[in-house]
Amino acid sequence: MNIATEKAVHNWNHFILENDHGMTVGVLDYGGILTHICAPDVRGHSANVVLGYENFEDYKENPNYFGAIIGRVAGRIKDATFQLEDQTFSLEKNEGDNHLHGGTEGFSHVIWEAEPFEKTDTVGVKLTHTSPDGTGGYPGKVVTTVTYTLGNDNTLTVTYEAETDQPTPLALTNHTYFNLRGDLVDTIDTHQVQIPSGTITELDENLLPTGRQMPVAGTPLDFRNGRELKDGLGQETSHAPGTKEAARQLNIAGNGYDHYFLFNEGEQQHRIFVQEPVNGRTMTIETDQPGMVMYTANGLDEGLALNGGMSKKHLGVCFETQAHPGALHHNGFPGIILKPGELYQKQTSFKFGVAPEREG
Ligand code: FUC
Repeated sequence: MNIATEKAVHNWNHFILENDHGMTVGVLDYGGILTHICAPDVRGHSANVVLGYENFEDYKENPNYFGAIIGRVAGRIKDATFQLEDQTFSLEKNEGDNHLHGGTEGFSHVIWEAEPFEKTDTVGVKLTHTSPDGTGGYPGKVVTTVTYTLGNDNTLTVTYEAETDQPTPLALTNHTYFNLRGDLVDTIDTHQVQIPSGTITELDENLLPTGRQMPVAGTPLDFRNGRELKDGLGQETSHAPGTKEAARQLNIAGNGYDHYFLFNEGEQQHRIFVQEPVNGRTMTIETDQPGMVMYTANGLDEGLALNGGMSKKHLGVCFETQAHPGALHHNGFPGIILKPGELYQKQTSFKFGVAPEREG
């Protein structure tokens, strides 16, 4: 196990975690951003499987939230307002009339206090951030710790802990864009994904939840038995099997997925499986979060200078395991209010592996 620290622009610290098999993970103390993840394919060839900027300077604005920790609340809050215990709170409007991903002072755009650590079989960084009462319009002082741990089993574990001194909404996630093909050779169209979810949160044309949880059965949103992402991307959408309303959902999201998948109830741990068919790379995600936004970079800005090439639509896919801000305005969502005296505790791990090589 090894950990190296280098200074980046703005005096940020960049940590490079490395395990005994040569898998590496880059972490910035700014935004807790995962800058790269290099994992091996079936032939042992290592490549970067996430989207990141070529120039670290570009992380300052980072409008696509590459690799970042998202908080206080991941996702969109309609009209940037919510009610809690008979009080109305107004949040910063940073996307039209709505509030997105915690606003401009969100967890993705602050410098976290970083503590690197190294043990026999793991190496990591513990990040801590104190968000003062009133940040972005949210009540309460919230102290959050996010720990990235890389193990010798090629698993990157992300652990979230938080406490507050006033009741407040909190829904954390990480916004890494994955591309298991590696080094941006191709889009994510042929990635195969399996998600244990029978319902998605229906969206209106502003990507806000209508309040209806829509069954996925018989549509390109049904990933329970695994499917290729391209079933729901671009042109294929109009020919996709399934109901008209599913096609509309994919269309609203900008020809692709940008939906909250509610995991099947009754289980504590949920497993998402991703496989890239050409080189055999796999990623198994395990989480105790109640659901996940899968976002296929439908609105990714084109022509950004990334580490390995230029950005384009569908170049990455985010698996944002989280609770959903729809809980603030609708029934039927897992709650997101954290109260004083409670410990917010969540964990998501990403295990990188290889599938047996295909014949021919
Ligand atoms: C995801 C999406 C949003 C947005 C953002 C950059 O979380 O849900 O629609 O585009 O990323």
